[in-house]
Amino acid sequence: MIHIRINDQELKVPEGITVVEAAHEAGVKIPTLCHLDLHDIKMVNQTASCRVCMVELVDASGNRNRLVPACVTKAHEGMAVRTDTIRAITARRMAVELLLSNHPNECFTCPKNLECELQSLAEELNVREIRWEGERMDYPKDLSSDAIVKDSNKCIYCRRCETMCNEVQTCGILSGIGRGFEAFVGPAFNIPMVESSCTYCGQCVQVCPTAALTEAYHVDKVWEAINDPDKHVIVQTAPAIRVALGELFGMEPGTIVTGKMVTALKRMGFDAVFDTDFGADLTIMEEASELIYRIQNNKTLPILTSCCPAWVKFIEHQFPELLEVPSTCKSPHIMFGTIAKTYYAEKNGIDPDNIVVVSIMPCIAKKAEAKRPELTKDEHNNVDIVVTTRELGAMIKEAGIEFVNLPESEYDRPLGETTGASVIFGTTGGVIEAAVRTAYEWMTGEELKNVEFEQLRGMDGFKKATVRVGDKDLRIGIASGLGNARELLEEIREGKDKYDAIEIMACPGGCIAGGGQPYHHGNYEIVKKRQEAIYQEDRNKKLRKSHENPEILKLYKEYLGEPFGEVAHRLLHTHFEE
Ligand code: HC1
Ligand code: SF4
Repeated sequence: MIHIRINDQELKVPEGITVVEAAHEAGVKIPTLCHLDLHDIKMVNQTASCRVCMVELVDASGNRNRLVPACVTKAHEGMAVRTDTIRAITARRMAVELLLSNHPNECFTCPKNLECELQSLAEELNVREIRWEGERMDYPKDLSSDAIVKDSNKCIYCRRCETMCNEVQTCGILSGIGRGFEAFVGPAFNIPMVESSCTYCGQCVQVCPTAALTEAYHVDKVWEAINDPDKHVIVQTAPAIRVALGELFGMEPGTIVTGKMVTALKRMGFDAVFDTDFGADLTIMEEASELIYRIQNNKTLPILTSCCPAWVKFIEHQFPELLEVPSTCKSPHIMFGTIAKTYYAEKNGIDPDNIVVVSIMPCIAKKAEAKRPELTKDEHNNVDIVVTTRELGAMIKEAGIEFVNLPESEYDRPLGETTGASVIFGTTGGVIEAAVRTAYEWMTGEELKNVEFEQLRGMDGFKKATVRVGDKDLRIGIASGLGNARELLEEIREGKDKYDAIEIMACPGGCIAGGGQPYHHGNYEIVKKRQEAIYQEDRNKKLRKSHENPEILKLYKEYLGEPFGEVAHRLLHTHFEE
């Protein structure tokens, strides 16, 4: 431990700590912008490029002699720092003014309005005028992909996105381009995002402090469909939405708002409100069958879950030689879309061409997934429009619905019954736990008494576990975050470790931390609260195993036949390629 002084407080702090961290321990806030320390996922962006965290060092004679950026300055024995001098405050304000001097002046219409960290910093630092006029760029927006929008005019070169993409996700898409006022972050040679190997995981969007990177906005398409009298508009909500949507209305992170969300969707005018959890139960029926089939027939193992579209894109781009490993199951919301346009359409006498399926997802990659050629080549697209949790929040506000005071309602039936197994899809480890609950009973013929597999839970990015199933040990690998996925895939490729089943989710923590979720602004405690709520929602359910869902069983009996059978294969499975 070392002794330092911050303002008038004497402190004992660990060696190696930065001034920002030490000040935090002393309850002194030093504003930061480029700096981002997400220790839960081992991401530290320490570029010291914005200079917003300037503080003054005080020498042995008590003279304030030097301004330094607190985010990269290490504390040392006997150090004295002042964070509250006029010189430090003026330097911080000037740094923000300089950033604003060439920033587009369009806060009112910006997708990040009231969520922008630069905007809040200007307010916090009392910036009342911008004394300089910087050179303004006029880069065209990159609207090339279905998922992500890049507006380089709003890039403040903090490079958080670059650290996230390259160090956490190991995708290597983003890097600095240009110099001075012209500088921004983008794919090499500034090619359109759609031509890069971007997975659309959206983690760069989650950490971008401004609106340089945002999701493609599809709210207008949804309103258009709802207002078309010829269309029957079905909405489905992903597992992770219900534990995060409330945050957009000032509710505590981890508040479960399933019932209020269903009421809001009904009031907005959707013709039917369903749960992607139903698709997740269906996925388990298929995935557990596929796992057992592969084990019993000595086919390729491990099997990899294929629900996460960013992860699917990652394996296609980065490990094409392993493409026979992922399960061929479509993802839950795509399965639901297929069932809506076949079984549901037939049962209700609706022309599938007039059905519009809208998915509310915590994810921006789902937008691109819904447009994949192999998922749109059917007569009817599986899913027509995907909007994120944030876009749903915007729609509820637009519709003037007072979300917090809404009564609760139930999903529509049939296709609305779901189990606890499906809701845990929303967190890392959940898909595999749900699959094990079913595979256990199918493989042993015995009832599984304790459905909670603690060894498959938690926020660790890479977990290995063994689950005893009858006389077999199922070896399981779980990775969340694409850097961890890479490590796991390399182990498989090199034959270093043997697994039977593997779950990969592109976002650290799983869908609860997806790129389309309410911004957590670097606070992973929020993500942990969402995770606790997901497990609570599982405990709240009467049925906790997918194969016990009566509406799923009825669907197989009336329409699909056997799980993993011929009809199920045609409707619920796909292939991967690039
Ligand atoms: Fe997910 Fe999934 S869990 S991928 O994170 O398999 O997006 O929530 O909807 O489809 O069910 C996302 C979440 C989601 C699918 C399911
Ligand atoms: Fe990288 Fe993911 Fe952002 Fe694409 S979406 S640039 S892969 S962080």
